[in-house]
Amino acid sequence: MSYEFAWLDYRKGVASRAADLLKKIALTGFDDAAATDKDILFSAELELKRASRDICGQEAVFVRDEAVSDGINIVFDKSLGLPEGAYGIEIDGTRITVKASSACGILYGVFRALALIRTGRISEKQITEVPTSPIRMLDHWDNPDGSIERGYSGKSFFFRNDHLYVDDRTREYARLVASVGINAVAINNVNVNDIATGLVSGYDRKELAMIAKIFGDYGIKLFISLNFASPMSLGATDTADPLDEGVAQWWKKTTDDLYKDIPGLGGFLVKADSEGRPGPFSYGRTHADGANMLARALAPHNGLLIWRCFVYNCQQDWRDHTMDRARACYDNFIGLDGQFDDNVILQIKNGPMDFQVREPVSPLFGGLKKTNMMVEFQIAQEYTGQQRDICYLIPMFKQVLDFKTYNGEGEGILCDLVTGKGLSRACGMVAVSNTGDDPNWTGHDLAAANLYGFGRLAFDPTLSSEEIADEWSRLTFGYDDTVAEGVSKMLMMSWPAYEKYTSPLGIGWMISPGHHYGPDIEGYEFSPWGTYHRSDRNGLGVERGKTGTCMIDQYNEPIRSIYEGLDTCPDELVLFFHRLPYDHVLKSGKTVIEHIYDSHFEGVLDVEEMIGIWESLKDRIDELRYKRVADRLQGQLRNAKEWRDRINTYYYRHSGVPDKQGRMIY
Ligand code: GCW
Repeated sequence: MSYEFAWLDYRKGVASRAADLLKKIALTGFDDAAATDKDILFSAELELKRASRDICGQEAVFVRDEAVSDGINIVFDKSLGLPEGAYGIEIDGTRITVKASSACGILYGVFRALALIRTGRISEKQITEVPTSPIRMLDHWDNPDGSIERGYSGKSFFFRNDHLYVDDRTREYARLVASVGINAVAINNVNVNDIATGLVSGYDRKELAMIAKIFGDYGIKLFISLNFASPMSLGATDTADPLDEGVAQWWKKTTDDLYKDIPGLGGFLVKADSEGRPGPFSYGRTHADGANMLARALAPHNGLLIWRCFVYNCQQDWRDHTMDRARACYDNFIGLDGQFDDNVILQIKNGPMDFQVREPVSPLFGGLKKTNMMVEFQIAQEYTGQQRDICYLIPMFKQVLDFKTYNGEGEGILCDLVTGKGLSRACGMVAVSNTGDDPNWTGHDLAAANLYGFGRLAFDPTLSSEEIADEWSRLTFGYDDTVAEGVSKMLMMSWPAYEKYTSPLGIGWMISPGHHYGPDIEGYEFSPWGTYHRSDRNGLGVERGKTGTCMIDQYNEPIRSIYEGLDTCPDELVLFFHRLPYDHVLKSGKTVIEHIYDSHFEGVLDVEEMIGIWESLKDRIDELRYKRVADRLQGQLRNAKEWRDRINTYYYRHSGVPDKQGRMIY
């Protein structure tokens, strides 16, 4: 399938005054660089060629190892001592200088300088950027048959017909994500099927190595998701017990072989003992036993073992009110703190449940003191509109990163913990990817703002959501203040809007079972998945405080007391933590039932407002993309109305409380 260039289409978004800078470019220190650096530096050079051609209509004049006074100077100099991936940019009117001590720093600096030129932001004098997060990763849930689990942008561009597939789009993908600083990518689904199991033992090895090389040219480490039971599935052993010598030997040999062909491999990603996947529990072993066994196979190669903490009982009895899925992640891992090897990182979902539109932060971040942690976000909008509805998730991610966990002495800001400033060590941020082979990469054109924004945020979490939205819009739709203002406004409205017209006050889980789009209020109510709201004629919510499952006790003080107290618990999470009657008065002054009605009516009005903004931009946006987004907005409006009417009707029928404002409830 053909593809577009998303925010890297240099024919769009150029502030003309700045474009002149792209006529003369000096590259310093490139020719003497080591072989591995050279490949990345070459990608930076290619980028400058492409940009100058597309922006100025002709390729820049390149000079080597001499400075130019009018144009761009790129200086690769290890003696500058800038950290890995960091760069400095100096601008003085007729000249831009990009400096870095690492090849990746040069690549990121070049992408940044080009973005500044295109958005006309060349009045700033000096910028130094140091990536905050050591690992900035995307996890793809791509399957060998080309399908993508929770994929909403077409098929996989890594796999086709049970084989890995490499073409020019592979490079284009690497370029796209490297432009926002992504440096690690797992290409296959954490639910590893039989064919993908073979990825570690030889299947499509040539293609795997080709992908690793292309990624490497853009400073990206390739990761493979693996099946914990691989030695058994591949017939080499009759057990997958991590303490069995034969199993450990098999992994060691398999890993050594893999690194022979792919010396730059980043490591493995594992989902174990989760939703039916095999894991150490079957052998009476712990997650630390399982993770360390694999980590020891990787250690001689400096590989990392990323172990997911999404572990819970998915065979729950809905009648049992004592069991609480929200407790599971913490309960399963807190006792293992300090038992993991240095090259193991625990990958923890941002919330205790599963990527809902609103969840509290996972209490595990505040609990682990001696373990490497990485936060896992989902930019694939599984529960947040599936890239049919707009839902700009960056403001949510920022709230999570800013959260004070009170882990240790100080405030234990989550962002510090996962980026290594606080108590943990090697670490970072990861997002489940939202890409596929649709021409625009992300299905909904505006969903690309989440891909762009996640990378930018992982690099620099101090950026505001508004800044990221504005920058993305200008790079994507062109240098147009009106478009940037309109698009940014739509993006900034979208997460609150989605929250308003779906399930209220943090309770979540009223989506259609299986595919997870659209409302189905009791769809999961009597299922084994542990996701209940327990609505009845008196009220709704799950009591997780002292009189309930005590999940709140997993948080440190003062968070624990804040969530426990009805007068202190934030409204947006109150039904996550407490069971409340319909007439309970929220901090907002509204009762629960009034909040339900009002927010659902407001959510639909918000979508109508977004449509109005988009329509006002009609003449400023190319026809193809204008129409694609306009069509999806109509679908979003239908979806929002369906949610509004089903939820309001359901709660009207259950509570018997009429709407004070007499609005239409069925
Ligand atoms: O949210 C759930 C999804 C599953 C997914 C799982 C996970 C890859 O519905 O499709 O499986 O999370 O994160 O492992």
